[in-house]
Amino acid sequence: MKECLSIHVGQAGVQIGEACWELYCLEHEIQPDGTIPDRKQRDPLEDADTEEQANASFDTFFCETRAGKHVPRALFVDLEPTVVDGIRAGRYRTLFHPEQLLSGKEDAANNYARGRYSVGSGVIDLVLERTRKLAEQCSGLQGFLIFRSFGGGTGSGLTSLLVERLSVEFGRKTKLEFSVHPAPRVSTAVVEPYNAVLTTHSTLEHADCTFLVDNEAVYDVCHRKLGVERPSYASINRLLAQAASAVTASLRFQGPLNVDLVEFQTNLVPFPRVHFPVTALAPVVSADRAFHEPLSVADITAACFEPSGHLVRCDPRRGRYMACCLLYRGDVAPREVNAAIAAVKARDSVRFVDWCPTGFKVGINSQPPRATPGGDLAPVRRAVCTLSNSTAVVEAWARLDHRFDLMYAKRAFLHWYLREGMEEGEFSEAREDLAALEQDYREVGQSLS
Ligand SMILES: Nc1nc2c(ncn2[C@@H]2O[C@H](COP(=O)(O)OP(=O)(O)OP(=O)(O)O)[C@@H](O)[C@H]2O)c(=O)[nH]1
Ligand SMILES: [Mg+2]
Repeated sequence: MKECLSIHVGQAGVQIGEACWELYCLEHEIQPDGTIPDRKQRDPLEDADTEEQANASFDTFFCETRAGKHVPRALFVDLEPTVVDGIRAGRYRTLFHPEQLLSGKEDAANNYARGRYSVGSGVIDLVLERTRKLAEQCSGLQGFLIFRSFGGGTGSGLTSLLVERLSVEFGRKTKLEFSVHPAPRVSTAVVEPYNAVLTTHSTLEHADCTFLVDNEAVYDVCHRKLGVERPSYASINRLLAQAASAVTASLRFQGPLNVDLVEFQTNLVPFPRVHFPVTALAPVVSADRAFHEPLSVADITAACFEPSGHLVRCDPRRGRYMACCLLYRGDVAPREVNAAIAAVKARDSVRFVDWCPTGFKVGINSQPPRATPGGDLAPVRRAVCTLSNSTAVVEAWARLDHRFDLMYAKRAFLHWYLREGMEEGEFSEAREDLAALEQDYREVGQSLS
């Protein structure tokens, strides 16, 4: 057994975390109070043996107490109280131990410097102490899953401090991130590009793989595919939870065609810095349309290679793939998958780098996905999530860097950071590192000849 600890930092991290744990509970039939109703009593006709077997590995994500309660292996941290208070007062309030819900008195005010230095440094020891406690409950800790925004002061600053300390304390245990990349139309602060560049620079060497999503792309998916008029964070987060669930399903369920996340990661990351796969999900359909949409394996696979399904705004048709992982769930036969991949490969728009020609890696999890009751998504029998390491993601970095440059050329808003003890040198160093990251992506895409 290899356990994973999830750490949810700042408003975005905590709220996305709430949606994720709600979904995980649903998938493993765990009630909001952490109990699991007796299966056999519930439905004597159900094939309890195989289902229980498949479900057995949810210990990686939940810790069972002597009283039979299942507690998420998760920590929620925010520098201010209101968002975490939402969980404390919410439907899942008894699922978590109070020590797993950490909040301070004042936030980082959208400022990386406050999240990392002035305010963050005051709470980091407590965060680590709670993390250690959770780690002690594991028999073989595999690693960490960190959820946060790049744009918030806490999400950017406190997280960068945290991952550094985790590297010191837990050595090379895997660190995976789900990060919300700032999107101009949905961002809440002008300085988000500063925070994002600073935090990317300081976490780059500590994170093994970062799943990027941007709210604008996810907003569009909710709006266009689910027909939600003005998607709220709740709608967006439910969709992101589906992505997180798909990525982590292989760690929580067992099965003959299951592929471990570590194996996916080995395929996805050819060079340590080039570790920002683009995620796509299919089908994304609302309940009222589900009956009219074709949802075969071929259809859902093809949908993931259309730019409109991606959770980061970039166009993989313009880039080259280094690797692509397809994580299927539900009623999916390997034969159908092979045919679907052959069809995708035949497209001109799916081009691989020439030093790594056919990097498709497939996992199949026989458990179908679940839809949150009251959510926008229809329940479906099968789904796929693709993780593509494509050079096209450089578009997202280039946009971010450009927005950084516009402000930095005028040294606009810089005093807020300098006042907290940062130096201009940290800004230029971070920006240079991002230029190097863009260059890394351009180089890996170049032909050998
Ligand atoms: N997807 C998603 N994005 C969010 C959510 N809440 C905030 N964001 C995005 O996150 C960025 C702002 O960061 P927050 O996470 O709110 O900030 P924080 O980490 O709490 O940091 P401070 O409040 O500055 O201390 C913006 O780009 C928001 O659009 C959420 O629930 N879901
Ligand atoms: Mg906040």
